[in-house]
Amino acid sequence: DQIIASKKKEIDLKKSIVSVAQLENSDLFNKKTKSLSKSIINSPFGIIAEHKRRSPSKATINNSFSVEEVVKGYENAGASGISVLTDMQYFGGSLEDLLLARASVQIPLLRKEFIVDEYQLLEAKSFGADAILLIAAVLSKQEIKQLSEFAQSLALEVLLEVHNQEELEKSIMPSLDLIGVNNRNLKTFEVSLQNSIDLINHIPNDFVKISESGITTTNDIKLLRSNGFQGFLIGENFMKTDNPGKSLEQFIN
Ligand code: IGP
Repeated sequence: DQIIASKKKEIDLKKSIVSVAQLENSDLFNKKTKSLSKSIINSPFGIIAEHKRRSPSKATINNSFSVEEVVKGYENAGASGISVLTDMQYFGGSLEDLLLARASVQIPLLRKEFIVDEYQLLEAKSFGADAILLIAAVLSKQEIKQLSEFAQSLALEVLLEVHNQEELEKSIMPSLDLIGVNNRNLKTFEVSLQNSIDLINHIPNDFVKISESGITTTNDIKLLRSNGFQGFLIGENFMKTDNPGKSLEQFIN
């Protein structure tokens, strides 16, 4: 709740600096987006690699790279897409990171953010995102519907994140593209891949199924894939190394 309140304040300030019309007139806003779901389905690995400097659960992960070298490394290694954290307060990210990523790679980009307002979707598109994240834990069914339909109207794909069955059931609607199960409990930071496995049978086949967080070995991927997951969102495991791109490459091979 606190995150949401501070996001809303942040958005109000931003609206007074950059207008909706300015966002809509930007070059990237008027460019065609790419499909993250297709990229995942057409890849033998289905990995969404994340640019993540730090997190609430683990202070600093890595601060020593440029965005460009991380995302180029991921793309060259064969990532299906890249998740770019744009939240400053908890993750040390920014929209500039997204913009730099867009200037560096061709593969689909996901804006990883606490999204609570349509303005953030206009920003996402203007700064080069192809897909956006909605977190069921912090949004009502009505908000998920409104935000996902607006994203769809902008040709941004929607990854809806859930952590339990209740969140999943309130959220299933046709305006989503991908459904992600977060293995990390956002309150306790506890991680369990079993969370993904427990929920997969409740996710309809119309959505690309993603397992998020706490994935560290190729055996994790094998287990999740054999249970029906098609995509895997991985951050810390690569970012904590001295060469994120290379560690993804080794992970895949
Ligand atoms: C990546 P990990 O454990 O591989 O670094 O996790 C990603 O799933 C995680 O960063 C994440 C996240 C989020 C971050 C999942 N859902 C919501 C911010 C907000």
